[in-house]
Amino acid sequence: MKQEIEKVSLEFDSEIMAVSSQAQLEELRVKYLGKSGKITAIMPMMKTVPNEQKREMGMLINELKSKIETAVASMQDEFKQRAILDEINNAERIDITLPVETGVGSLHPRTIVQKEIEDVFVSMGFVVEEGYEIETEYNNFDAVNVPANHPARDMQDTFWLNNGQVLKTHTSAAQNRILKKYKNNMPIRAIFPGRCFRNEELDAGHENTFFQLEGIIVDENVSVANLIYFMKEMLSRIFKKEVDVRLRPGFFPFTEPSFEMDVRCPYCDGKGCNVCKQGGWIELCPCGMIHPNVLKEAGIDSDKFSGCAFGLGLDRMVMMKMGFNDIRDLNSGNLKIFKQFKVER
Ligand code: FA5
Repeated sequence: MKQEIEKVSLEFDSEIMAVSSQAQLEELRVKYLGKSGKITAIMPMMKTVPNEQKREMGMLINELKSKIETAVASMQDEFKQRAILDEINNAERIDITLPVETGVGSLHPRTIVQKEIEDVFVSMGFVVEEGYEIETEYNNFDAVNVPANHPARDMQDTFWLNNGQVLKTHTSAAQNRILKKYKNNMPIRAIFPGRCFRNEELDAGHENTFFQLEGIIVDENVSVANLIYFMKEMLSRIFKKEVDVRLRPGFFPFTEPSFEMDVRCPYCDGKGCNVCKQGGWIELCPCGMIHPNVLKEAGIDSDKFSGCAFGLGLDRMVMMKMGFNDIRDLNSGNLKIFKQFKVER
């Protein structure tokens, strides 16, 4: 009987190797474990086995049975997993011979204009710095001469975090850090573009998330003339023609005096058109002479050094240059909208 058990075991080993489908596996299972299968067929031989060997034979038969059950079950699992993978592969198959439907990508309009402006300023000796999006209350307000409880804090409706920090409301939040970084390396010429956040009523000209590009110049004898020169130069190079700017009085706690800089409409040369809303001038950039308190706060001698600063609304510049009418389109990520504008590759 022992020989018969070994024979059945070897037969099973070779037959299971040849199984290649779930149906064949089921056939094999029935052939060995079924009611009239090979295991059942061995059982009557027990009668012929001497009593002292019955126990050993019983164990051998049970071992064979469980070996067959385990092998069948594990192959069943394999077939199931293969079926799932086949299903996924079929569903996700990519036909690489199909024609490509998407076009070549391009940079975001804001990135294109930002890079152009950066290039102009870098060519004039400015460094490009980065600010943080999450800022301390100190950097966003106190360090730029906006103390707690001062009415000027109301100028910018702020998103406060639970830990007392803020989403920066303006790029000026980086001023103190940059002034400190370069104060022993005068003169300072730096620009710092960045994303800003304000709790604003949204409309075609206002977003809660928008971009500014700020610039500072600090040296001995810096004056408003420097500010006008650099802005005119930058704008003329961006619009590829000589542009005119004018200053109107403004108010910012971090500059004294403060101005609003307008640019003569580069599209109609001031005659009046849709871009300048027939006014001939476009309000573009708040600016001014850096307040002595801001210099002092960074440890700079405000009797010896003076500085000017500007905070360009980058999105507004992009809108003007590329012809967007609604700032919300810039944040929409809507390629159909972007394709309507003069977005260069
Ligand atoms: C400031 O943020 C000052 N920190 C700018 C500054 C820097 C002045 C250095 C002097 C010296 P203001 O809040 O005006 O200023 O914002 C500057 C520009 O950011 C605006 O002219 C506008 O173009 C843009 N801006 C402000 N709020 C929004 C908004 N909600 N959506 C889109 N653009 C905005």
